[in-house]
Amino acid sequence: MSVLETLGSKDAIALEDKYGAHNYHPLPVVLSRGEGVYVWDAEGKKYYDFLSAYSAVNQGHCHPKIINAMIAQAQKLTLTSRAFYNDQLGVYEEYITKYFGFDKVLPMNTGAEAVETAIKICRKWAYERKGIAEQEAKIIVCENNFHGRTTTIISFSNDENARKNFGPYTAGFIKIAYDDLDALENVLKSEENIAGFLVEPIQGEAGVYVPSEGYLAKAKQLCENHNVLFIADEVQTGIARTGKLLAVNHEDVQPDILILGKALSGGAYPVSAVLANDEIMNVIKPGQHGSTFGGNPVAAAVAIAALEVVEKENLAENAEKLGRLFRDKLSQYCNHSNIVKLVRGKGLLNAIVINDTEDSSTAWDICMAMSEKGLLAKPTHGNIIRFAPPLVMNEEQLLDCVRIITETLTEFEK
Ligand code: IF1
Repeated sequence: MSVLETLGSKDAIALEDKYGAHNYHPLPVVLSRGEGVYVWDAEGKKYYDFLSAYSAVNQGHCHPKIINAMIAQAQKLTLTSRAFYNDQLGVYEEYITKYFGFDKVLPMNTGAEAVETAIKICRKWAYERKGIAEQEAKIIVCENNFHGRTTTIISFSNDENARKNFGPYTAGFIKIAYDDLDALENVLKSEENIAGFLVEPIQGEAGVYVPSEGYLAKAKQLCENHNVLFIADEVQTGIARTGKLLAVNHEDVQPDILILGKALSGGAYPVSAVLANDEIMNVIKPGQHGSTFGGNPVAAAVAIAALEVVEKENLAENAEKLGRLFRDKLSQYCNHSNIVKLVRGKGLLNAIVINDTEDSSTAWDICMAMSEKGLLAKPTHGNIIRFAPPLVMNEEQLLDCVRIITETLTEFEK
């Protein structure tokens, strides 16, 4: 059998179990094809994808414009390293900086790499522009954050599962409660050497926590008042997911440093980016940061296509419209349910809270039952199920998904 031959689900799971690290506990579904809002498993069963690879496939699976851009570039030139220029990167850099309104971009590959890059830029700016004593810079982060899985990033996580036994941890981070302006102001007033505030505009992994109206704008103002950089991690909330191009756009906030990833490539290729204006980005000089694949020509071509799709197909407006419809329908269900406590979210980043203990298997069991009915979703923490379909979904498909979700929930009503 050729190594690339497709396997049946059972064999595929067995191989992963035997030869792959056990760093995930996936639903027992083996996917082999994706198109738009649909995925098919190895036996040809069709599903609605209601996770979108954690908001990386906002443009829908295998979007032809993105795939064709990837194929065309991959047949010409895939990687040069940054030891030389390539004819795609500058075009992409101009396109993405104008698209989001910043002077410059530092191209990376994964979200965590982009978060690490933002931390390094913030620290360097603190020492070389703000005048903080070297090694003393501190960055404020929020409780229940998720910014990736590198050693520095999990150093400021409070998720024991993500950080236990990965020490010693990186110093220089102060944790405050999310959506708490007093906590932010108190630290800004009382602590020395604050360089930045790193925040998710909506806390995704924590369970789709949407902060109070005005939180982001007031937090940005507090940072400005204290000459502290406001760093928005839009890896999951960005690229039209929450009904605006960026989640910070709901409050007209322009971050000092913007972090993008996931759907920046439409899920076709690892592409991430850090954007900032010259007075911040120019602290980085040749040889001070980079990566082998960062800014490669395939990533550049794919990201341009992925961003063009977002604009041309009005994905933010669609996410806003369908997100409201989704929450209306699920809120109606909550009114007479004893298994669903509430639905929350913005655009097409939503979640329901299951009325059971955190350690119960109910949320998992509901996801298993929905997969039987042809809809894929997965719990985040314990009793919260995140719902994040591709933003290309239409109203008929969304209502069909609402039917599947509510029919399944009904089976679990006590
Ligand atoms: C996993 C969820 C987790 C992110 C934000 C940076 C990154 C992520 C706001 C890092 C990545 C992914 C990672 C993946 C599951 C998923 C995730 F929130 F999206 F569901 F874990 F919290 N900032 N989120 O959400 O980007 O390095 O992964 O490209 O690690 O299990 P990455």
